[in-house]
Amino acid sequence: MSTAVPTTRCAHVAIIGRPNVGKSTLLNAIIGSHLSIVTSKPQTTRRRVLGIHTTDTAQLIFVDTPGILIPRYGMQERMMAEVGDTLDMADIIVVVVDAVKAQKRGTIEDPMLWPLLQQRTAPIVLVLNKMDAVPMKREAAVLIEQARLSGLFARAIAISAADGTYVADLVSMLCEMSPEGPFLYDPEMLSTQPERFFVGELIREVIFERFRDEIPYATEVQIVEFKERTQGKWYIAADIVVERETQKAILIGAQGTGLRGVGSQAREAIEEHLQHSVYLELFVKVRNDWRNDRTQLASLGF
Ligand SMILES: Nc1nc2c(ncn2[C@@H]2O[C@H](COP(=O)(O)OP(=O)(O)OP(=O)(O)O)[C@@H](O)[C@H]2O)c(=O)[nH]1
Ligand SMILES: [Mg+2]
Repeated sequence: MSTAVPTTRCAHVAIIGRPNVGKSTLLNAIIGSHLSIVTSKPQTTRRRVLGIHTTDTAQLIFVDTPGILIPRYGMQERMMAEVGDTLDMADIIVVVVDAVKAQKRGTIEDPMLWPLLQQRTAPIVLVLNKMDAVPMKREAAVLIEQARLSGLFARAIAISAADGTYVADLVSMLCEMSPEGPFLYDPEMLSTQPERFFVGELIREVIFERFRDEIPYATEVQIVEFKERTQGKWYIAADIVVERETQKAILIGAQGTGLRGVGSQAREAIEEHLQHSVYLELFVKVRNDWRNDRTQLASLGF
């Protein structure tokens, strides 16, 4: 007597799109965890963020990526290389488009994105996001029809990553599209990236929220110590790297109030993430023009 082995499916799913369209919000909605940082400012994500979604029969390995743009400095070139590498290993490509902006423009077509997609052999799914904010929802059907007529997309769906509408339908669609294959990761795993990475990102998220103009873009965070202790608080030390002395002064603020604000907000977010109390120490360091300096970029892991 033979017992039938159920077929499993497994796919690497690249999440790509222009900056600020809701790629990271979508990843978090699918995984059900704040894995990828989200802010109202464009260019929040700088590195790939991996999130694993496993059902009884399918494993989807999502990779959130930086928003696609024309690179103006070294760091942005590295960001676009991350997008390219992610596309190269994708079994399915999810292209996220801001429905509000597309409706204003009257088209989902994008002169920067489409040439990138035309070269690809992996099936592409168009995701029209932010539907909750679209004033004329019925007219968004025109955009979906455009996607169908373009011949570029295997499927198209309108969702809201922010409130979760049709996110489960998108996930089922992706499971169906996935090739047969064994799971690559333990079904319990949500990500493969180390805690240090998430901690650094949470600090960066706070800086993005609390500062304006070029400060968020001129800032990188490097975790220099991460000590898990058997007793008491864990110790985390991080360098906040900026490009100039003037930026350092702004970040620290009068009598250190700026940096203290970042520290206490980031500590709360980190404790929530690690489910452990931490002692967080932050140091602001100037590394001249690091965004454009190959050696500095390499030492920051770009
Ligand atoms: N109304 C609405 N806002 C959304 C939705 N999804 C994301 N947002 C908002 O859009 C902004 C950008 O979201 P992110 O998830 O950071 O976008 P992203 O595409 O990852 O951006 P980058 O990492 O900068 O490329 C945030 O303010 C989100 O709250 C949605 O479905 N509806
Ligand atoms: Mg993002």
